[in-house]
Amino acid sequence: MCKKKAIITGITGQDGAYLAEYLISKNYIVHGIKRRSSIFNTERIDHLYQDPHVKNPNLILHYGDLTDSMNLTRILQEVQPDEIYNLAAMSHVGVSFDTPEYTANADGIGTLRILEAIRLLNLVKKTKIYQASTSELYGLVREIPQKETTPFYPRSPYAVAKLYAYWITINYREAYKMHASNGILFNHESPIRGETFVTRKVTRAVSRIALGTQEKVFMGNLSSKRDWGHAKDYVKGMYLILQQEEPDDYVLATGIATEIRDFIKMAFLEIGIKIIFKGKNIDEKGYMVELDKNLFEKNVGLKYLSNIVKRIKNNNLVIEVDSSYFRPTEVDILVGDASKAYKKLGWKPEYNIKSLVSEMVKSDIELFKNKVINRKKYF
Ligand code: NAP
Ligand code: G4F
Repeated sequence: MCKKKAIITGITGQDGAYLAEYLISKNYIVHGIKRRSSIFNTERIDHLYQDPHVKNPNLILHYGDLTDSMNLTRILQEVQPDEIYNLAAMSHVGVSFDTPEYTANADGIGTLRILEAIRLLNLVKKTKIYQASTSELYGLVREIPQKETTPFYPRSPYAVAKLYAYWITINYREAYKMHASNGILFNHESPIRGETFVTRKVTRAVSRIALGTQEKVFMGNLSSKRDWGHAKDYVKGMYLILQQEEPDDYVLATGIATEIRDFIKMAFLEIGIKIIFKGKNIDEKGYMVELDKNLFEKNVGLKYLSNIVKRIKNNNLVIEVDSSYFRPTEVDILVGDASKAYKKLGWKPEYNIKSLVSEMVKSDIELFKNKVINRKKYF
């Protein structure tokens, strides 16, 4: 039997990497679209990489960009995919306030370019498409928890661009009978989460503080709440959405909201350190107040224990607030109701927030123990 072919845009990102691995395990040939960059940017998929000279490879990479319709059309024509997962995006909400026009182009019109290429190439009957929609669409939330029928109220250039992508996907489904579906995914994280998203920023900082290579970390709004799951669970949901007879839109979420402050406390607790917060708004600060030496030794190592004991005694300040991380309009709470996905797809997350935090902290500790920081001078 012929293997199925899938195109993944954004294959070098967190979700692209997990999804590529998952689809290859399901015997797909995966075609990934990656941007040209001045330095290698395939670290997350290097374990899947195959030399282009290998016979019958199951991973093939193409240079491409969501802002270039001719390039996307050519790749679709060459590959003739059974499935497309459109994961590429300028995905940072904070950065979208600095680059609103680019974000609209890549995240909004980028989706239109792919849908239009499917139509122009007469692939409507053959190719199914998954659009990476987002819980950011709910923004200033109209109800708690949010589900497929909850009205949208986007609060950033990113969310507004994704709103266009959401509706153009539905429009192409209705107008041309395309198998086009939206996954409205709540936040999902992992050890390979981008370093500037809040969870990874925290787990990296916790690890480096534990190893004695960082003093403290500056954070933005500590009071917002997010529904955090593991990316591994969420890419399985993406796959299930495209295996349905009929296209449709689904929320994927855990149903549990956690405050940023509590995520920080949980990450430090993973290495036996209790954090308390004092002060308000911009003056709020986080301090290390207690240490479980056994847990620290188990999860970090005996070698680093005396240093952390000294730190807690002499200077226990580890969290400060920097208003430059505040967003002009914030999304205060996101928490999803994924009952439709549970009923129709049989999708249920395996990870919870505790196992997610634990895996991320442990992975960053290993990463920084082994990392040789190579900051050489050029002049
Ligand atoms: P990510 O780690 O930031 O990855 C984004 C990917 O898109 C990267 O491969 C990036 O390439 C690529 N990309 C960016 N701009 C591009 C362009 N103009 N042309 C081609 N590729 C481009 O994001 P993620 O967390 O994996 O998320 C995947 C998708 O799901 C995104 O669309 C995101 O908006 C959406 N989403 C994510 C979450 C979440 O919590 N993770 C929740 C809901 C929705 P480089 O590697 O070259 O930068
Ligand atoms: O980790 P974040 O940057 O994720 P955000 O804004 O929720 O967006 C992520 O999830 C969306 C799904 O809901 C995706 F569509 C999107 O692509 C992305 O993956 O910020 C989470 C919260 C925000 O309220 C932010 O203000 O954490 C707050 N925060 C506090 N201090 C911070 C920081 N966020 C970042 N990035 N950095 C901080 O220092």
